Amino acid sequence: MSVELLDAATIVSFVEDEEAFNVSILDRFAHLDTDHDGVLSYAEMEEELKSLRVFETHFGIDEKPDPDELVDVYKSLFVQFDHDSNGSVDLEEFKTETKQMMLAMANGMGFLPLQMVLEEDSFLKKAVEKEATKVGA
Ligand SMILES: [Ca+2]
Ligand SMILES: [Ca+2]
Repeated sequence: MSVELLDAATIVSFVEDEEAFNVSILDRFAHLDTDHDGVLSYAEMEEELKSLRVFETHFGIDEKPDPDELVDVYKSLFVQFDHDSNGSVDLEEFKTETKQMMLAMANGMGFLPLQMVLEEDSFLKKAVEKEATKVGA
């Protein structure tokens, strides 16, 4: 994990670069699909849901969320991913929903960069890394 400065433009440019975004999605999907059946179960998605960090806008920074409450949040997020409600998330659902969530997050951020603790391999971390290589080029 590392602390990074993240702004809305970084997220949007990451999501809108279709080719790079697809590669990241495929990578992440394969990593999460631990039983290799081509879909993600709730148990497999849990790691991803935790790294999405959408909760931090709902829970105050120094307020520790109740674990039971978090489970409810994860479950409702999973349902949001599972568009056809068949109990698992396929690659297309994963991609569509990840994109929407990242864009929604970018919308909610406004113009001020936020400092966030990002997990290695999370999409947000990849977005930051991509932005960094662009600045360096
Ligand atoms: Ca699976
Ligand atoms: Ca599904």
